[in-house]
Amino acid sequence: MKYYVGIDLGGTNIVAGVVDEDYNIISKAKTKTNRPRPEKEIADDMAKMALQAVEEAGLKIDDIEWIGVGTPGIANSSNGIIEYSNNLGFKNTPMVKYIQETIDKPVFIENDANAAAYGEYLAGAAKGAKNAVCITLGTGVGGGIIIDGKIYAGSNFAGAEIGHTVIEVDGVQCSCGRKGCFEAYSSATGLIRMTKEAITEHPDCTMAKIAVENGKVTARTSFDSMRAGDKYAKAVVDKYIKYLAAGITNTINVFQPDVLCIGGGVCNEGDPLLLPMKELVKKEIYTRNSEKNTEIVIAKLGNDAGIIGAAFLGKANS
Ligand code: BMX
Ligand code: ZN
Repeated sequence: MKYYVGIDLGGTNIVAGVVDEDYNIISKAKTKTNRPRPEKEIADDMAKMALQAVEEAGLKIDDIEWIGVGTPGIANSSNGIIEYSNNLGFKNTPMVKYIQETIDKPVFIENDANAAAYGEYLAGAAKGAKNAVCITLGTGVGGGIIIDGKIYAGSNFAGAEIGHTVIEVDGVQCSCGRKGCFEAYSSATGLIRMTKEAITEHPDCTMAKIAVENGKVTARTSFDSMRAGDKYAKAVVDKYIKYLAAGITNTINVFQPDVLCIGGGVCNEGDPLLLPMKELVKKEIYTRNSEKNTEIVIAKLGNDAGIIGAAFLGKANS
């Protein structure tokens, strides 16, 4: 049996996992990212988590083929440098070199959403697809494209920032500098913003009460309040779904993949999110009269997709 390490570097957590050749995660180690702090410290913690996961798996580092890392931002997989990651404060960070200062193994890097898409393609909801696109609804909206079984990252490793395509000209300010990005509306962060706006407008609504009970507004506040009969919450959810459907329709119209999978915490809402979204996509999609259309599915592997995909980056790069 062959073993690999996949590391998911996020804004909140660093998670390393040992993955076997059948795509099973056999051990995990996790620590806080604790940003902002010097990039070398973050890299050292990533190497530490990799070693800890290997130990927990009852293995030695020599039993590992390679290490793969998924990171938000632009990861240059050819020179091992994270060129840019605004939420981690990275600019031209030599991540592969840093990790190899602790661990003498091949190390590969890739954008987090690309790694997650690769994981879903290898072992999850997009398994068996020829072409697949995965969209993650998290802090941001991530995009990963698989064409003919390979990650498509463009000519400069910056693909595919599907989250930064505009769905509302002159819309809400996005962290990337543009206005009206898909990410500004369809991320969990975007949903929280819309929920807060509605609470300010209707301070007596159920959303306001639930937010007080929980001590904060979360991506679940509007959905929970809608289930409790709050019409203002239903309006927030409807608006969220409208934007999500627009972004997904755009993506399908460009790529026409076999499978489009959506992941991230918001997807836990299940049918109340999925069914009306699919209805809207079906009405608007360019190929609405075609026999074969993209299948929209929920990602299967959850947070593990990034770890599994990262663990197989050595294969993607071979
Ligand atoms: C942002 C962008 C993408 C990333 C996506 C999902 C940065 C730092 N991030 O659009 O590269 O894939 O967020 O990130 O530029 P997540 O934090 O929601 O997982
Ligand atoms: Zn943007």
